[in-house]
Amino acid sequence: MDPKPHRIIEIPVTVQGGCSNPKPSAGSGCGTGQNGGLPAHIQAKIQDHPCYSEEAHHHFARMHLAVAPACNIQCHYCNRKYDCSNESRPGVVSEVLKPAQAIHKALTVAAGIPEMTVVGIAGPGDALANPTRTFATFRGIREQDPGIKLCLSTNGLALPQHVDELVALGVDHVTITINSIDPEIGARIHPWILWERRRVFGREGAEILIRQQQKGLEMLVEQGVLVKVNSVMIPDINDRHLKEVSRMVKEKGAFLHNVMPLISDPAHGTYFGLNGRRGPTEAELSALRDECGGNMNMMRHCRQCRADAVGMLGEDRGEEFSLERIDQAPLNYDVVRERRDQVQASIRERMAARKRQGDTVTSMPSARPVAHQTTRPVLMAVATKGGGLVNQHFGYAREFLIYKATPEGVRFEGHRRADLYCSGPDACNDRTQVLASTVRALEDCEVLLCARIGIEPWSVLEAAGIMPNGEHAMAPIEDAVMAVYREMMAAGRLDMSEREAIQCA
Ligand code: CLF
Ligand code: SF4
Repeated sequence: MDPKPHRIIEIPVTVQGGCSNPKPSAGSGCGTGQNGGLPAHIQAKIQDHPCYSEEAHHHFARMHLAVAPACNIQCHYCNRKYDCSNESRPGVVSEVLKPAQAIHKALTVAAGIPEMTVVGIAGPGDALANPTRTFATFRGIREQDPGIKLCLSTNGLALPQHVDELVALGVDHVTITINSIDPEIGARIHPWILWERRRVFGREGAEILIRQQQKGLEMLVEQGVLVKVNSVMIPDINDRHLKEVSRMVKEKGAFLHNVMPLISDPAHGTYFGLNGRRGPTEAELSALRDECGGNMNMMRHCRQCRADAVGMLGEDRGEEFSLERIDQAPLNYDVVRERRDQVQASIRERMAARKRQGDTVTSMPSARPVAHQTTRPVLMAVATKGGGLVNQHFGYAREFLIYKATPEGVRFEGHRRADLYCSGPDACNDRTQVLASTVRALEDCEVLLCARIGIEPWSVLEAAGIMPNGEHAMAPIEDAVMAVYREMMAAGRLDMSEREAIQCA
């Protein structure tokens, strides 16, 4: 970190609107997991948004429309050949769509994926550096289907002048990427901005960016829009500072904070990547999220999706819906809407039924104490293809969800990407290598829950201290994690010495 004393820009808080109120039952975890104590109007806004509610991400899908190619700032973690890394992970360049193409694509995806509740614009540049394209797209979708939620992600520079239009269009969810509230730190991340038709460099540019972000945040909160703040965690630049960012954005009424790891593969050609700036480790990221989580609702299920992502978080069905592949003929949208409404109503009913049973999937500590305080926590990896169930074969998992079981209950911790073990009988990956990389990704987990698993991976995982378990196939994830935790406890495998208990606390 730069040793100079820095000035933190903090515009005095002028509004404390609806969702700025401290979240309910929370305590320390992610307020998006257990939505129980939220005011009804907030709950209604998040209950089927896969990013704003951890529970919803097991059931509902989102799509992004890549209509915004230009950007008005430079981030050192971005290479313009790739998608905007404020909301996306680097990948191949998205197919940039015209508004009419984007509207047709959204309706086509709604027909093909009735679980899709949200359409977002998140790049590949900045949504509000391309306001004509962005608003034409939103307007077209809104006219065709008021039942689809509209969501926008921006770096915030041009946000204040567009708040009224966003509100008028019924955009209820806006993400602002705020990496710092200190211009000295900001200038190390954003070397320049485009402001009033000129480039403004360094500290001066960062100062303008920070002011615009905070002003936009306040204006949105005042109008009742739910604001999520994304921050890219960059070791030795803003990592320690992000706790301060979290505190400030909470004070100003942001609903949720999403701390994402810097992705800095040199192959992506970014300034940070080429200059050897590393991303944080899983442990560093998790520790920072916990520290920020003392004040703020933290998102832990972000997948850093592409600007043209389609499907459930964690899956990408974008290719199925490329311009080349989608049928350009007009749709009978009444039929689409009817089917979509039926499918989504039945998902909501299933979720409500689970809640009534009192065993809803949650990222909050559950109210089911199971042991005394010297019982140690356990991390478990889960293979799932959605629905909140342990329902995926190990060989088909491209990622594992990570849950922490403690005497206080079960908490969602995040996800780990994995290479596909089974890519079909004719396309065998180097399975030894795949298993080695899965073992590395899950090295701190003691259990792996999946629907099925073959003998070979079973043996390798078990030898590495990660016990596979297929006995809870099709069970709700949290129940399965808790059941295994209880079994481990009954077998005396969780007792800690007094010293370990102190370290753990
Ligand atoms: Fe897209 Fe972002 Fe809306 Fe979600 S993504 S614009 S809020 S609909 Fe979600 Fe993807 Fe993470 Fe973004 S998982 S990168 S937080
Ligand atoms: Fe790249 Fe997004 Fe930053 Fe613009 S705001 S420079 S597109 S990461």
